[in-house]
Amino acid sequence: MRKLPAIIVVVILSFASVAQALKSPAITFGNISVGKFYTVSVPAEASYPDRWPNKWTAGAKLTDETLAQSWPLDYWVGWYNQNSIEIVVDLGKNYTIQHAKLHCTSQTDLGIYYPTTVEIYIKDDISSDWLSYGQPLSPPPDTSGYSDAWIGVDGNDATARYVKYSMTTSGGNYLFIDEIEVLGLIENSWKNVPDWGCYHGAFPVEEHGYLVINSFETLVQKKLSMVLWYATMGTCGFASYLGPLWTGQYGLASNLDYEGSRYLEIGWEPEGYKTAEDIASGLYDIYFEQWFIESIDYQNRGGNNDPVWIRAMSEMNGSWTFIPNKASWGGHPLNYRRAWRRMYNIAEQVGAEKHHIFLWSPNGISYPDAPWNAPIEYYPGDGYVDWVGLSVYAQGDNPYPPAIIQPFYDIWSYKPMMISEGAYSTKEGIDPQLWVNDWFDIQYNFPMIKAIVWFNASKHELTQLDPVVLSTYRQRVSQLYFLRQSIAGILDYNADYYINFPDYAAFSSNWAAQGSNYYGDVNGDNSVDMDDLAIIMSNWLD
Ligand SMILES: [Ca+2]
Ligand SMILES: [Ca+2]
Ligand SMILES: [Ca+2]
Repeated sequence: MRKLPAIIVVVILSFASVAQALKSPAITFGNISVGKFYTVSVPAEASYPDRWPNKWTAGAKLTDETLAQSWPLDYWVGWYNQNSIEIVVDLGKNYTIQHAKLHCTSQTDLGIYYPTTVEIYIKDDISSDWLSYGQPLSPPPDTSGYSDAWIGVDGNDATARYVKYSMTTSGGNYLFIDEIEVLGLIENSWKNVPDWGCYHGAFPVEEHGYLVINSFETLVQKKLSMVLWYATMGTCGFASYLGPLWTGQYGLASNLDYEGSRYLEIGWEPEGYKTAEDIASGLYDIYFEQWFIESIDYQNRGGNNDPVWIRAMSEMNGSWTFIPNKASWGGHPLNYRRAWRRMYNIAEQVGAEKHHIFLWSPNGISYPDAPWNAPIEYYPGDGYVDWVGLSVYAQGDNPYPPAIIQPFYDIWSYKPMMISEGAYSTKEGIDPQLWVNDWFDIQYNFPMIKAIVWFNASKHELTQLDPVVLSTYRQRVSQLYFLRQSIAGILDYNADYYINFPDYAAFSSNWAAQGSNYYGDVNGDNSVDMDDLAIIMSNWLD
């Protein structure tokens, strides 16, 4: 190993006091318990049951973000003649909670009463003892006609994964509950976000529809650091269907034939005619459990343990994903949110959620373009999404990338973002040079977009575009900012959101290393050298 020139060390030392923070995870406030699984100490009365139970949850009604109206009674869960009832919601991981409440009803003409007392308890681990949260709550007076009320507590900030609602009733009567809520702080995740640069991705297929990574890399004269592939939700197993992407001839992982390292973005779309409500109600529960367990058994992929960008149920705001089209998971925002949470919560219960990147990804333009179908209507919540993506094609009134991206960026740039798929196509009658340059100008206009994925199929192939456009693509993608190694782009080795001396030490330990997959090779050009040091320095001074 060569030593760094002493002058560089001196220069860095002189900048030590101005180390800057990188963009770091945003803290947002919200309903943490929405969609979460829960258990009850006493089954509901058969006449007023919960719905959609599975091995982790007694049902779904109490966290489905839907309140009952007075009638019909379908949205309520009812208990009869119980002296005490406990509901325990599992938030899946620890959060800082600030409020907890439940919604119930009284109508003594029908024998329905508010609980006599409600107490709330919390714990941060299944084996811990319950701790009282806030003061015991006083329900409002009962009413002969219909009334409803939130009974809740504003507590001090507390760390909790489990929240228990412990109620007593007067006995001989009904207790009806339709929703529980735990509100608090959500630390938005920050998984595999390059500190510098943007992953260079593609859906690289050849004319017969097979995955051929190196033909695309040869075409554009640049390695990929991300590959988009598809799997059918409900039928494609992780081990059997996706495992070979790492172990076979396809070249996702490092190997002799296809030098480099590439992340997988999986378009995971439900099989035909399966709706969001089907998924929310548990159709895929067993499939999800198996799929996620296999996803973290790294033997299934030759030892590779990279996260997978799980782009499930995408383009849900595009009419081609609505009933009665063959794809049917879109078009119903409430059920879509429920379906996404069901999937995520199962991943969480089997310990797979933390290893993957949940990529929520609408179409860039909504069809129809109506308020009810706006992307945000389908958003499952900050606790359920790691990266926000979108599809960017030459669509809409202003069919160029900046106009399509901007509305998403205005809402979600506090999270890592990406173009999950996109491409120009020749049939649009617009300026292809401008379009492709806009695509690569995201590095200047939208710095929180950390991956761009060219959809090189279905008439969007670069080989079918004007040769001048291919030339432009090659020239622009050759910029080192578009990363050719999944492991590149790392400046903040110790993940403290500052570019500082521990990072420099990690970098210098690999100084002058040659070859792929070295930490310190920020720009991914297979050597750790002055170019990388320059990137570190420029960020140090930001
Ligand atoms: Ca409800
Ligand atoms: Ca650092
Ligand atoms: Ca380098």
